[in-house]
Amino acid sequence: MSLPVKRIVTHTDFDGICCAVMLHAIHGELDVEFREPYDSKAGRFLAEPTDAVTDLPFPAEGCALYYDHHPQAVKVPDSSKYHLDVKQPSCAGYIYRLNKDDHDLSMFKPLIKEVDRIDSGKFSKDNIENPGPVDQISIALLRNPEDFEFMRKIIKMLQSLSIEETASHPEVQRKFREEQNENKRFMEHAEESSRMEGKVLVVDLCRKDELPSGNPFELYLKFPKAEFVLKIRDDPKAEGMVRMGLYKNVWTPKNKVHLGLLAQKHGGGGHKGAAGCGIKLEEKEQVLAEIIKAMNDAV
Ligand SMILES: [Mn+2]
Repeated sequence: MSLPVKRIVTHTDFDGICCAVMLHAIHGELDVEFREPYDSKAGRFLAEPTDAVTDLPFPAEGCALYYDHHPQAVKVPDSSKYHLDVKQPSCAGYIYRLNKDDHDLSMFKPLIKEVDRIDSGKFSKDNIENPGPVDQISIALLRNPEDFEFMRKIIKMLQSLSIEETASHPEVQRKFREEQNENKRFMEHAEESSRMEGKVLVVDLCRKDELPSGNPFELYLKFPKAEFVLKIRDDPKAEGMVRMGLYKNVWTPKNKVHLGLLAQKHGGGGHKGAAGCGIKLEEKEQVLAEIIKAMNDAV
């Protein structure tokens, strides 16, 4: 039985890209469109009945096929076409595990191992200081979240080339180096733009558009006492809105707070260790205080 899937709608991050690689291997060549989870709340998320939607909130209109692993505010309807498992380390890994007995996906085993690690935030200090091939691809994808042509190129390459061959492509290497340089520039400004509030490192980049947003893992290295990082910046897509990024330091002792659920209280969502929400500028201080308190109360 072939499902009437005509298009893939996926997340712009590395997991979303790998979801598209999996769906191509299962359903053949398809068009790919990209969205951010945030688009759902801002009403910029629309799906066709023939879309396969992956690693994103469930579209209000429904879709042909759905896979996700985020804790959801919206309940996903009961259907054999809709798959949600919040215990999965990555959405691409989830698609792989559900389909590997019916399709030959064996060549993707090394890729899936890496996307499971990256999407569940399992980074060693060495992964950050000396990024390997998959980390390089994942960092290159952060360079420009609107460069959909580059994302489609990566999806194509990962279907037939090895991880190493894909990572060594000149465009991947250029974007990787540029992003690393921007991270370095961000880190040079991290101290003046940030403050510690208890266990939380608050990095406020509002009205500092010229600064890159930076990698939270580099912040954990530089501020080892910070159990959480809270990054705030203006929403480049919506006037009068700010975006908050909530992160848990993976190298400090574990606590039970679920950042995805904490962000959900403020209209956002995400994973246990990394999440985000978009809020109105006039609500910024109040939401900030609530999130910082929840983080400092965490045990
Ligand atoms: Mn994911």
